[in-house]
Amino acid sequence: MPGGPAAFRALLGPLLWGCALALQGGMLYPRESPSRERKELDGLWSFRADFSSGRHQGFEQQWYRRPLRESGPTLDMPVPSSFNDVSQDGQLRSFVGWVWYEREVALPQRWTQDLDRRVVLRIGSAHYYAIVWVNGVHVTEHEGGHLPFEADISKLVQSGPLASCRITIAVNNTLTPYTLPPGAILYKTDTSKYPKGYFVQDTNFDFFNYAGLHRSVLLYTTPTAYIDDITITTDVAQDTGLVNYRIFVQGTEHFQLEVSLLDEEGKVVAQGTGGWGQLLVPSANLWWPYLMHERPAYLYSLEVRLIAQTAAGPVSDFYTLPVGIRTVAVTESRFLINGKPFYFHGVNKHEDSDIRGKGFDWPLLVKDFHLLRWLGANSFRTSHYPYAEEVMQLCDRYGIVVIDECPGVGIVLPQNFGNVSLQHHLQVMEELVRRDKNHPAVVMWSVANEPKSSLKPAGYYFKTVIAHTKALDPSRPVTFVTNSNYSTDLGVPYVDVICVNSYYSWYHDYGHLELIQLQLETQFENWYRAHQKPIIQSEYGAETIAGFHQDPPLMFSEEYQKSMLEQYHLVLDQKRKEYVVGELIWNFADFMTNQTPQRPVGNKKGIFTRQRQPKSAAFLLRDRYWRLANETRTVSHNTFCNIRC
Ligand code: BDP
Repeated sequence: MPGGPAAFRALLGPLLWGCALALQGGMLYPRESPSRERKELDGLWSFRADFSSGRHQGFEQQWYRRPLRESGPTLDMPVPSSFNDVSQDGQLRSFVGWVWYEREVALPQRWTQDLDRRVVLRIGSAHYYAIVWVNGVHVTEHEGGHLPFEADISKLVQSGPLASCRITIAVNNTLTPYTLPPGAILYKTDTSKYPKGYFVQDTNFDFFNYAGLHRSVLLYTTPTAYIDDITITTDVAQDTGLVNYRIFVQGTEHFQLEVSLLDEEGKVVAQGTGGWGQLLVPSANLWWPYLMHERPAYLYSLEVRLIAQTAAGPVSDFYTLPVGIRTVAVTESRFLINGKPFYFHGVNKHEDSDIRGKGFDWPLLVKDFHLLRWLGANSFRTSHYPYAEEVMQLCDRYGIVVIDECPGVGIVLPQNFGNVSLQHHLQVMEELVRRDKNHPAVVMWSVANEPKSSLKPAGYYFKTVIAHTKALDPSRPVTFVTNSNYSTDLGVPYVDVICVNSYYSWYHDYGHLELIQLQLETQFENWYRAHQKPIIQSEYGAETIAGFHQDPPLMFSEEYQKSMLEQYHLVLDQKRKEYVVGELIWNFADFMTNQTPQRPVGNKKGIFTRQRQPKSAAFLLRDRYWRLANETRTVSHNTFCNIRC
């Protein structure tokens, strides 16, 4: 195919090689303050997929130079949303290549005329590779679909009598052996079966490769001298909370910093000055997980004030960060939060819903948190990529503990373990830690899901990624998720907690529920004997079509899903007395996958349907999780019963 996927590679290749480690600058969530404004660009954007055979017409004709409507027909495309499922066009659903988004924005005059102000364009998530222009001028590029990136566009919007700006974003969803997650373009060259130039995107993961602008695009302002990054770590000595802070400032070398920590009533409980220090909070209210304490998820506010001298005179910047005071530690057999054993009873999720695909959606998010609390879930894993920042913020506020996973899923081919992949993986971990380091809800990093780490380079690869992550954040344990079949997993020796997925009586010994106890017990004993580390059953589940009933249970029926769970729970109840520290069901809700004979319109292992209605197993799990909460909470109180009843 002339200039086809080869052209994507030509375009992606040099950029991938260009990745430099050690990120420049912070990635604080844009919040309004007396010195900062923000303007969301959610809504309808102009959109065109480049269906040209090489997918390169947009670059050849420089679609970014003029309004998109002038270079051809456009669609209205909602942002945030995946583009795949919003139209009636099957070809757009499965499109691979460049799509183009554009939006004209009217800017307040004070943004364009006040030269002491920075105007920043921030893209929450563009899957997978993005190139951004403002008024036809290239401003930034980013690789990776699940983490934010920014461009300072002050000079562009402050350079003339402009009242508006035109933002153009080209997004390419192609996955190669060097992207994260990896994939490959397969060329079908047998012309007796496929038309000339035919190719498909191949992936080794079990969810649909939704694409587009998945999270908000927004503009925000800061003064030209500004608070660029804040890093918080916390500790507890007796009942005193210790809040260590480090603040980075940009745009000036002459400044003072004042920090105040406020409690939930708005009372100042500690103050400090300077770029780093430690605040002492006597009788601190600790951040506890949901259901572990009568007053979970306590959040203080760290108010940071910068007073800077610039050429134009004194400037102030203000930023307020929520802070939870808590500790995390791992022993040979326990996971400790605030020094108490914590048992993960939770779920694995996906960012996935009807029509929106992976597009961020507030009603869906709030519904999911209601369901988590209804279920008595105290935790989830962001399988298999970082979720929206607003999700993490709600976890902080509700006390839902998070295992924060990077998009290292489907790393199964020898090419996926090369140096290009490794460098990119390190960069993604840097971007993830930079974004999520201050969330008390995040208690562990997960660097991958089920990599084929019996392959020879995997040992070095994962040793490097895990060591790098620990160096970035020594305050949290690091894991990756293995599979019960991977007994020679070369990465496991480097993790702090073993996370293991197993699908007994599902992917083998079909229908033989009576084997689960024996096989699960063997799994736990083998892993523990080999490594003496706490273990989380990080996935288990069964495909279940809502409304299918069979008794005695048969595969795909609601009864089978329930019976499988019951068999797992018998063993988990034994092993959690020893070294098993958690169980996360696969999956919270049904989700979309590629089309295969094994997937009846997606993966149906949810305990809720894709529309968030419960299957029978949801009730079974709810009984269990509330019982576990009552057994494992640290403070005896009847609040839990009251919440539940
Ligand atoms: C696990 C994978 C997960 C899949 C699940 C399944 O980690 O992504 O969706 O299998 O097959 O091994 O349902």
